[in-house]
Amino acid sequence: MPNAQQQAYVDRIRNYPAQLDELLATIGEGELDNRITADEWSTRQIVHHVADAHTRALLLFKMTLFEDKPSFVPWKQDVFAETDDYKLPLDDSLGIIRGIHHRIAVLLDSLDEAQWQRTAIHPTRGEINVEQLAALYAGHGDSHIAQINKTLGRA
Ligand code: NI
Repeated sequence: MPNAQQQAYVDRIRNYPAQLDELLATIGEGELDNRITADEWSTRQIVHHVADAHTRALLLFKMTLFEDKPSFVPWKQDVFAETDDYKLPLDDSLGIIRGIHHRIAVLLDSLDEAQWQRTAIHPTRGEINVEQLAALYAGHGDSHIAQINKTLGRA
């Protein structure tokens, strides 16, 4: 049973797909590939990135819960963002994001306090527990919503 802070992270993760859908509904197809500069991601790339990152997150949560202080392997986000599957329609990733967020929320809802405190080694942050990982991914999703708004010149 999560405490109030933990529950807040779970709720943000649970509500994220609806929030993202709401934002994307305001964006025209013609705007999806706009970039502020050549080295920044388009909205399309950001959405596919969130699907990759949060699919990975589900596995990181499970490794942390069920392995003995695992070390997370870094991933090449910028290389991934240039692969052909990042040119697909958004729906190919929005379905993944919806499913993954539901699964992470159900998983986290089921944890006891000892499980929330289990730890792993993050490549840049060092030792990290499940609660900090939940905070990290709740914040990660939000930061990419802010990035989409910025990409569209809205913030
Ligand atoms: Ni990211």
